[in-house]
Amino acid sequence: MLNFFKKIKSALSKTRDFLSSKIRSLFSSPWNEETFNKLEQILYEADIGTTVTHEFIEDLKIFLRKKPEATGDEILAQMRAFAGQILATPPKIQPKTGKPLVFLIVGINGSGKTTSIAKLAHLLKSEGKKVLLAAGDTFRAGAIDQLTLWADRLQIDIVKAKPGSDPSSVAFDALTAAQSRGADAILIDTAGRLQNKTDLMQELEKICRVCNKVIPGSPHEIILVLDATLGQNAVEQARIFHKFTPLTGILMAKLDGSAKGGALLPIYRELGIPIRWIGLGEKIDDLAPFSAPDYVASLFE
Ligand SMILES: Nc1nc2c(ncn2[C@@H]2O[C@H](COP(=O)(O)OP(=O)(O)O)[C@@H](O)[C@H]2O)c(=O)[nH]1
Ligand SMILES: [Mg+2]
Repeated sequence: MLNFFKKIKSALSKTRDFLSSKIRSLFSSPWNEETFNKLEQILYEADIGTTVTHEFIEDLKIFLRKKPEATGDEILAQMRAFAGQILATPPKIQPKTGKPLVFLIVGINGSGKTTSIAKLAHLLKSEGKKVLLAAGDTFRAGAIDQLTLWADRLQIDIVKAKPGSDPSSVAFDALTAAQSRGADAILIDTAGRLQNKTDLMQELEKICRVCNKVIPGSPHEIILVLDATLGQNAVEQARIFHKFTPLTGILMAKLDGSAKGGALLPIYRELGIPIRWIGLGEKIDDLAPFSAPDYVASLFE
């Protein structure tokens, strides 16, 4: 776990540098309306969103009314505590269980789905689980090859079909295979053409229907992979996907190298979808289960 914390902290260094150094620069002047306005601007620029930014400001005003002599460190500690409070609210969604546990991985092109599937498969395999991959992004031949390469490297079974075939038939074959082979988990990759939202959402709905037919109650998990470098746009994407395919969790990829890592707060605050994993790089073990305490400790310092 110590290992994860170091990684998370280092991945969030850009967000932290941006947030904390700017916030610290406010400490030299007294806390008045102008200072609060500056803080509001900093939080907003860090993609924390209007609602959560206002909540931070309100919380800090109350705190400073009670403790006007608070030091900079105490103010940052209060912000850390407030962020922790947001993430400690119980999620609006509880994940389902099943064997095989069916994960449908969704998200727009380039968000990090295929890479994250490989990382997740690796994680599950290291927990002793038998994993099966399904190359459901049949839209691009490259996507099938990419997942096949990972499957070979990880020595994990993959079910695939020709480029252009129906992704729900790939899902059908994969779920059937997972059942007969006694797999513990199956991870279904999908295409992510957002330019044609209706088609994509209909395709995802069809995959879900087929899954539910083969294994009633599945997919148990619909995980949205978001690109952390998109900040507020990631919040918008989460909203759209959740409306069409009710999500059970979020995997925030590319948290490393993003200065917009604060966007996790408005996503959770507004949608209540559990943040489950975070992507911390391009390597196979650059994935960590999300830990709210580690996250907030890495955000404000
Ligand atoms: N730095 C970094 N890059 C990532 C991460 N996850 C994915 N990527 C990169 O993002 C790019 C797109 O990933 P890919 O899995 O193909 O996205 P997909 O189109 O959603 O399947 C690739 O170059 C990945 O190596 C991450 O957590 N950190
Ligand atoms: Mg892909």
